[in-house]
Amino acid sequence: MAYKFTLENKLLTEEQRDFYEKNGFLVVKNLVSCEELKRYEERFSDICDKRVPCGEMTVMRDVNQTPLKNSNHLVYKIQDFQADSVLSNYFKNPSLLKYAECFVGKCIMAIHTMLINKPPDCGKKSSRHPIHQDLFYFPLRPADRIVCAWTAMENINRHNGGLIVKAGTHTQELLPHQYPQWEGKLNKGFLGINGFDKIKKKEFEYLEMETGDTVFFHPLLFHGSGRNKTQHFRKAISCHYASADCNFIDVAGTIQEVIKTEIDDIFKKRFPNLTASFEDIWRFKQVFVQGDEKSKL
Ligand SMILES: O=C(O)CCC(=O)C(=O)O
Repeated sequence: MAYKFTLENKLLTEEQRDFYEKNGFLVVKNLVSCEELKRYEERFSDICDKRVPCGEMTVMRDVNQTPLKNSNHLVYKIQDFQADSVLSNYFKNPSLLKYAECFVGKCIMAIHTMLINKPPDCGKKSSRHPIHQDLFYFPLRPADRIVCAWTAMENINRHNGGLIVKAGTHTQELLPHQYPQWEGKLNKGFLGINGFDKIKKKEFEYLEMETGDTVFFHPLLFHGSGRNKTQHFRKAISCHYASADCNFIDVAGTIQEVIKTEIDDIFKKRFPNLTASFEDIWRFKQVFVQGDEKSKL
């Protein structure tokens, strides 16, 4: 078999490598310990309850929940924790890096980090995340040298809004995205592939994962997550890794311009005294975790 989506390595079994090549994702059991995940959960609460300043991290609330004082339960996700002294240990975890190397190579950057706290759905279905391709958000190429690591911080399944994926779609091109035509308010930045507002469930599969299990997936893979039908918050932590050899592309005039405009606007509102290009914004998020700038070709 000619390999395209994985690199020569001594870690993946032939079966695992073939599985990723064919399906565009790979679940690795029990990769991050419960103790480590507990530290991230506590840090999340500390940030939400303002015991720790959020600094440059982005704290996002579910659009349909009414903010209450001192309630971390209303935070849907914390993004951009690359500089946080506790959460950054997630993407530096050697077990994750060993796997990331099989997809992106030896010189690795963390380019996008998130802790997602999916709330119980308040009846408006806004806890759903529409089907999308992560590459839509990234001005970096080549896509095959980018991978997402997404770790379950508790047991995750179809009831609490686990990840849904369409196997094999990582071989498709990047498709246009827009806000889904769903009723009610939609969470900011949650764009979906055009035409996938309603999905044929048979074509997708739920990833049933236990605490510490990690799925690695390709940035073109069609994926999203369902409604959280339980009364508990569903937590997962993730990092996108990219090869240090990835290059920035100009997304002006492409289907990614929509998201560039949205991200540029958010940046201007948050940092009115600063000017930054879309590329600067992404450069700011990236951290070398294995190798350094000098190892860039
Ligand atoms: O954790 C989730 O619910 C989905 C996360 C996801 O697909 C994303 O943020 O790109």
